[in-house]
Amino acid sequence: QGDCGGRECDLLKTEIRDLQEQLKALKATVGKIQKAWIFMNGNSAGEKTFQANGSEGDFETSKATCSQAGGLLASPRNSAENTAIQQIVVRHNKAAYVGINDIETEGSFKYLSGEAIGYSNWAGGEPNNLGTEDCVEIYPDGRWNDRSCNEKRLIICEF
Ligand code: 293
Ligand code: CA
Repeated sequence: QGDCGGRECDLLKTEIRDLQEQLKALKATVGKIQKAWIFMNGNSAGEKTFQANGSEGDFETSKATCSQAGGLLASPRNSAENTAIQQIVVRHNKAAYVGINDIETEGSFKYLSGEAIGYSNWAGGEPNNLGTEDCVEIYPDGRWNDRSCNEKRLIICEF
């Protein structure tokens, strides 16, 4: 600071100040829209927002629907996120797939990224791999059950 002088420099300084003001206003606007959006039909935990539009699908459809929307199938990584997703399940009274599965290696549950899960909220006796259950659904009580990937479930995405 202070090394820059002359007319052009003054102009640049003015432009930077103007941009800083615009950025501040833009952030405030985005924040308001985000709040209104969450109030309408979503939920949030930390930096994540979770949304459902009422549509349903099997695991592959749910995954594809969320990525087409520019998001990810909701993947609870802690209890705050799990509770936020649970509340949407309750609102729609319909269980949902989460972005967790053991398709690759039986008993080794991973996020869609391939990373091993670092948080779980299994229901009592789960996962039991009854028949073959490689996907994970979240119940209205927030607990998880491993389940066939071919059921129809509420689609909840995270953004
Ligand atoms: C068995 C025992 C039930 C359990 C169910 C699910 C299926 O029927 O208590 O809810 O398996 O694990 O995914
Ligand atoms: Ca099960």
